Amino acid sequence: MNQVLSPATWPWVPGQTYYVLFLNTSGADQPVTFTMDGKNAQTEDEDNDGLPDAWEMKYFGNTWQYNDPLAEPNRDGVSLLMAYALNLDPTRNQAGSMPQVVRTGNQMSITFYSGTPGITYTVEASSDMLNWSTNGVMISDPDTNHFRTATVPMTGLNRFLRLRVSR
Ligand SMILES: [Ca+2]
Ligand SMILES: [Ca+2]
Repeated sequence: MNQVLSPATWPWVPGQTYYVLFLNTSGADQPVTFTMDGKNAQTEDEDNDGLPDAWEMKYFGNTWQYNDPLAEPNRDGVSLLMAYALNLDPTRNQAGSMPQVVRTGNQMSITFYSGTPGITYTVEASSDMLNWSTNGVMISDPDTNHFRTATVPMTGLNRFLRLRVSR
Protein backbone atom coordinates (compact mmCIF):
# COMPACT_ATOMS: atom_id res chain seq x y z
CA MET A 1 0.00 0.00 0.00
CA ASN A 2 2.89 2.35 0.74
CA GLN A 3 3.82 3.28 -2.79
CA VAL A 4 5.95 5.93 -4.35
CA LEU A 5 3.84 8.81 -5.58
CA SER A 6 3.33 8.77 -9.31
CA PRO A 7 0.27 9.34 -11.45
CA ALA A 8 0.08 5.62 -12.27
CA THR A 9 0.58 4.08 -8.85
CA TRP A 10 -0.82 6.55 -6.34
CA PRO A 11 -3.29 4.30 -4.55
CA TRP A 12 -5.60 6.66 -2.73
CA VAL A 13 -8.83 7.39 -4.54
CA PRO A 14 -11.20 9.80 -2.81
CA GLY A 15 -14.36 8.28 -1.38
CA GLN A 16 -13.06 4.71 -1.45
CA THR A 17 -12.60 2.38 1.52
CA TYR A 18 -9.22 0.71 1.96
CA TYR A 19 -8.32 -2.27 4.13
CA VAL A 20 -5.01 -3.18 5.70
CA LEU A 21 -3.93 -6.81 6.08
CA PHE A 22 -1.25 -7.71 8.63
CA LEU A 23 0.09 -11.20 8.03
CA ASN A 24 2.47 -12.73 10.56
CA THR A 25 4.39 -15.58 8.92
CA SER A 26 7.03 -15.95 11.65
CA GLY A 27 5.23 -18.44 13.90
CA ALA A 28 5.73 -16.21 16.94
CA ASP A 29 3.97 -13.13 18.25
CA GLN A 30 5.20 -9.97 16.56
CA PRO A 31 4.62 -6.31 17.42
CA VAL A 32 2.70 -4.24 14.90
CA THR A 33 2.78 -0.47 14.48
CA PHE A 34 0.46 1.28 12.08
CA THR A 35 0.74 5.03 11.65
CA MET A 36 -1.56 7.36 9.75
CA ASP A 37 0.60 10.41 9.17
CA GLY A 38 -2.08 12.65 7.68
CA LYS A 39 -0.13 13.35 4.52
CA ASN A 40 -2.01 13.62 1.27
CA ALA A 41 -1.08 13.70 -2.38
CA GLN A 42 0.10 17.31 -2.03
CA THR A 43 2.26 16.86 1.06
CA GLU A 44 3.45 13.25 0.78
CA ASP A 45 7.24 12.95 0.82
CA GLU A 46 7.91 9.32 0.07
CA ASP A 47 11.63 9.78 -0.57
CA ASN A 48 11.85 11.73 2.67
CA ASP A 49 13.99 14.55 1.30
CA GLY A 50 11.96 17.44 2.65
CA LEU A 51 10.44 18.28 -0.73
CA PRO A 52 6.83 17.20 -1.34
CA ASP A 53 6.81 14.56 -4.04
CA ALA A 54 3.94 16.18 -5.95
CA TRP A 55 6.04 19.34 -6.20
CA GLU A 56 9.06 17.35 -7.41
CA MET A 57 6.86 15.61 -9.97
CA LYS A 58 5.38 18.90 -11.16
CA TYR A 59 8.70 20.56 -11.89
CA PHE A 60 11.11 17.69 -12.53
CA GLY A 61 8.89 14.81 -13.61
CA ASN A 62 10.32 12.50 -10.95
CA THR A 63 11.21 12.38 -7.27
CA TRP A 64 14.68 10.90 -7.58
CA GLN A 65 16.55 13.65 -9.40
CA TYR A 66 16.86 15.99 -6.44
CA ASN A 67 17.02 14.95 -2.82
CA ASP A 68 18.56 17.98 -1.14
CA PRO A 69 16.22 20.86 -0.28
CA LEU A 70 19.21 23.20 -0.17
CA ALA A 71 20.38 22.30 -3.68
CA GLU A 72 20.37 24.98 -6.38
CA PRO A 73 20.31 22.94 -9.59
CA ASN A 74 20.27 26.03 -11.82
CA ARG A 75 22.69 27.97 -9.61
CA ASP A 76 20.45 30.98 -9.22
CA GLY A 77 21.07 31.30 -5.50
CA VAL A 78 17.54 30.12 -4.72
CA SER A 79 17.41 26.70 -3.06
CA LEU A 80 14.74 24.17 -3.93
CA LEU A 81 13.18 24.61 -0.50
CA MET A 82 13.14 28.39 -0.88
CA ALA A 83 11.54 28.09 -4.32
CA TYR A 84 8.93 25.73 -2.88
CA ALA A 85 8.25 28.03 0.06
CA LEU A 86 7.93 31.16 -2.09
CA ASN A 87 5.83 29.46 -4.77
CA LEU A 88 8.51 29.94 -7.44
CA ASP A 89 9.32 27.70 -10.40
CA PRO A 90 12.65 26.04 -9.44
CA THR A 91 13.54 25.34 -13.08
CA ARG A 92 13.77 29.06 -13.83
CA ASN A 93 16.31 31.63 -12.71
CA GLN A 94 14.60 33.20 -9.70
CA ALA A 95 17.40 35.45 -8.53
CA GLY A 96 15.32 38.48 -9.50
CA SER A 97 12.15 37.18 -7.88
CA MET A 98 13.39 36.99 -4.31
CA PRO A 99 11.77 39.25 -1.73
CA GLN A 100 13.52 42.61 -1.57
CA VAL A 101 14.21 44.66 1.52
CA VAL A 102 12.63 48.11 1.25
CA ARG A 103 13.55 51.09 3.40
CA THR A 104 10.81 53.54 4.18
CA GLY A 105 11.61 56.41 6.51
CA ASN A 106 12.73 54.91 9.79
CA GLN A 107 11.73 51.35 8.90
CA MET A 108 12.90 48.43 6.83
CA SER A 109 10.50 45.85 5.51
CA ILE A 110 10.37 42.74 3.40
CA THR A 111 7.27 41.25 1.77
CA PHE A 112 7.13 37.55 0.98
CA TYR A 113 4.76 34.78 -0.07
CA SER A 114 3.75 32.75 2.99
CA GLY A 115 1.06 30.40 1.73
CA THR A 116 2.93 27.11 1.25
CA PRO A 117 1.54 24.32 3.48
CA GLY A 118 3.98 22.97 6.05
CA ILE A 119 6.48 25.83 5.74
CA THR A 120 7.54 27.97 8.68
CA TYR A 121 8.59 31.48 7.67
CA THR A 122 10.91 33.37 10.00
CA VAL A 123 12.23 36.89 9.51
CA GLU A 124 15.28 37.86 11.51
CA ALA A 125 17.18 41.11 11.91
CA SER A 126 20.84 41.75 12.59
CA SER A 127 23.21 44.68 12.98
CA ASP A 128 26.37 42.74 12.13
CA MET A 129 25.21 39.77 10.00
CA LEU A 130 26.58 37.46 12.68
CA ASN A 131 23.93 37.62 15.36
CA TRP A 132 20.35 37.25 14.10
CA SER A 133 17.17 37.65 16.10
CA THR A 134 13.44 38.01 15.66
CA ASN A 135 13.47 40.71 18.34
CA GLY A 136 11.71 43.83 17.09
CA VAL A 137 10.47 42.17 13.90
CA MET A 138 6.78 42.80 13.35
CA ILE A 139 5.03 40.54 10.82
CA SER A 140 1.65 41.37 9.29
CA ASP A 141 -1.15 38.88 8.87
CA PRO A 142 -1.25 37.31 5.39
CA ASP A 143 -3.18 39.27 2.77
CA THR A 144 -5.64 37.59 0.43
CA ASN A 145 -2.75 36.44 -1.80
CA HIS A 146 -0.88 34.97 1.20
CA PHE A 147 1.75 37.71 1.28
CA ARG A 148 3.03 38.98 4.60
CA THR A 149 5.24 41.97 5.38
CA ALA A 150 7.87 41.97 8.10
CA THR A 151 8.97 45.35 9.43
CA VAL A 152 11.77 46.42 11.74
CA PRO A 153 12.71 49.89 12.95
CA MET A 154 16.06 51.22 11.75
CA THR A 155 18.41 51.34 14.72
CA GLY A 156 22.12 51.98 14.71
CA LEU A 157 24.23 52.33 11.60
CA ASN A 158 23.65 48.96 10.00
CA ARG A 159 20.57 46.82 9.90
CA PHE A 160 20.02 43.63 7.95
CA LEU A 161 16.96 41.47 7.38
CA ARG A 162 16.77 37.86 6.31
CA LEU A 163 13.96 35.42 5.58
CA ARG A 164 14.36 31.82 6.69
CA VAL A 165 12.10 28.99 5.60
CA SER A 166 11.93 25.55 7.15
CA ARG A 167 9.73 22.51 7.20
CA1 LIG B 1 10.27 14.25 -1.83
CA1 LIG C 1 13.57 13.83 -4.26
